[in-house]
Amino acid sequence: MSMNKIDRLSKEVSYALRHAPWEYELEIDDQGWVSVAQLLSALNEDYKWVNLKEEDLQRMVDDSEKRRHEISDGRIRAFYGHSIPMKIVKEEAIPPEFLYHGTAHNFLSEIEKKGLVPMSRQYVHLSEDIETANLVGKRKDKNPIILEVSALEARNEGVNFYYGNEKVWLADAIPSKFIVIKDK
Ligand code: HQG
Repeated sequence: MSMNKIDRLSKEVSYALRHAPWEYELEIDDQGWVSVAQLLSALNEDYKWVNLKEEDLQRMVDDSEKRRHEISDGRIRAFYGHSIPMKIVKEEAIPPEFLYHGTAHNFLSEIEKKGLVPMSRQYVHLSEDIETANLVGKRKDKNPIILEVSALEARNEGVNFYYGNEKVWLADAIPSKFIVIKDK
């Protein structure tokens, strides 16, 4: 598979696992797992993916530029990003002192008022480092704002944080008192 095809597959699998498992007739558990066989049989119905095999999904997981999915014991799940009504249970973890969030200038005044909220997803998404936050923010603004979140302090005051992957943390809503503008 070319990188371009891996990218398209990753986007479609993300869509299925994060946002619309019912469109693919997938049974999803509360940790986000679905059966690889079920996912393959749904994708194989589409002419674009008619010859897709488990090893192609494994290549997508291994070769994607972001770690979005994992495969284990014949099941696959997305690490983050979910918007389905059933809440995905994430493992609570103690965050580093600071985490970062890259966003668009036009969201800033709302974020200053209301803090960071999950919007259409189940959790707020935060980045382990500024470079990652910058890439996240670039999806919305060519010159994104970088917010610094006092994650450990927020956690000690009752905001829950969850492990996503090596670069992505998840959290419940974060009040603005824990957020400063790092880079504008
Ligand atoms: C903003 C991608 C107004 C928030 C990325 C963000 C990430 C507010 C947007 C992952 C707000 C939601 C998630 C408030 C937050 N008022 N706007 N109070 N609070 N916002 O896409 O974090 O490539 O749902 O700043 O790389 O941008 O798909 O979240 O701009 O890791 O694997 O509301 O998705 O990963 O946008 O991105 P999103 P996100 P993938």
